[in-house]
Amino acid sequence: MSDVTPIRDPRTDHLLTPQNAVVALIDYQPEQYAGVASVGHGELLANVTMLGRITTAFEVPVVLSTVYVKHGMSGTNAELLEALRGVPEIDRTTMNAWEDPDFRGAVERTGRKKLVIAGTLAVVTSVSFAQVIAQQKEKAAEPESATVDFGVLPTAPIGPAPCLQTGAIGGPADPCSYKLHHLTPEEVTVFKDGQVTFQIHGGGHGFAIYEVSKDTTRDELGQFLCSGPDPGTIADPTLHRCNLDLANANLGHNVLDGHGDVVIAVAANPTNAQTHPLNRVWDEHDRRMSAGGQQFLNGGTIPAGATSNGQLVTYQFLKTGRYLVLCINRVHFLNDWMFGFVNVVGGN
Ligand SMILES: [Cu+2]
Repeated sequence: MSDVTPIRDPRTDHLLTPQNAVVALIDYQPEQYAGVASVGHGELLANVTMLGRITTAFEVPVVLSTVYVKHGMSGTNAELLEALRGVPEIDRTTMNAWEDPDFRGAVERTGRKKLVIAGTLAVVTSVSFAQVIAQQKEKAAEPESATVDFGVLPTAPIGPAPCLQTGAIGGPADPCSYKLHHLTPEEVTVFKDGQVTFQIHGGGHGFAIYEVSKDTTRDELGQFLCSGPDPGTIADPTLHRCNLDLANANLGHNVLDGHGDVVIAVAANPTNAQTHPLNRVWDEHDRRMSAGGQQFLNGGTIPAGATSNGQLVTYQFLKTGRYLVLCINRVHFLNDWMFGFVNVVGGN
């Protein structure tokens, strides 16, 4: 007795099958393959003719395309055309077949999700058709780059007393300073390879980026810093439980993402040391970058806006995912939740 392995559904299988794939053959015209030097023309034609015979034998739909036949170029190679047994040619005047509505429509009408492309530039590849469409839509919708204001430069009292009315407004003794410790916007989305520029505003900031799981939320992550409501939503400074709380800021904190993985392990600073790296949120493990460790970043003298002059920190995101961007000032991050997210979308 032997167990029989059940056959997977060939229409929905993740591998290529005759029931889920469509083959596109592009520009197998004598003038086109005359320019191919990476392989002998006899070999090239033998290979593609064999591919044509296989698609016919397995009844795989074929989309056959040519370019400029209507302007005098030769059609598809005769042996290949014979192997395909009557598949019509779709002639184009554009070099990019995918941009041709007839070609694209013919592929879409097959309803197949896996597209195998063979062309005379020796390109044989397979992509998920749905993925291509999704990525094109995403690329159209998401910008290549984004800008974020990192912190706020105070130019007046942050609010009525107990907010400081004179002196070091917004400084470490101002009970309303937590209202400056946020990113605007708090979350941005860019396409892969896009850059995000963070402009520093106000004093005492440092900077770091870590990757987190896609389901990581602000509210859940904040619980590992100062549990309770988001300080950004607290209007009355006396209700901010961790406000100016050095004990909380100097504690060790393990910051977990939505998967429960430790993203940042912040060492305790039991003596309130003012020396690097204990005086910062500092964990090199899996960190993408950091700035402002030894000396804080310079927030400039002009508030956010067109003429602002705060230091710029620009990072190019080469990989899709969700990224945590935080201020490494212990008070800002651990007491006041000074962090945001960058989402990076598109194919890797
Ligand atoms: Cu900060």
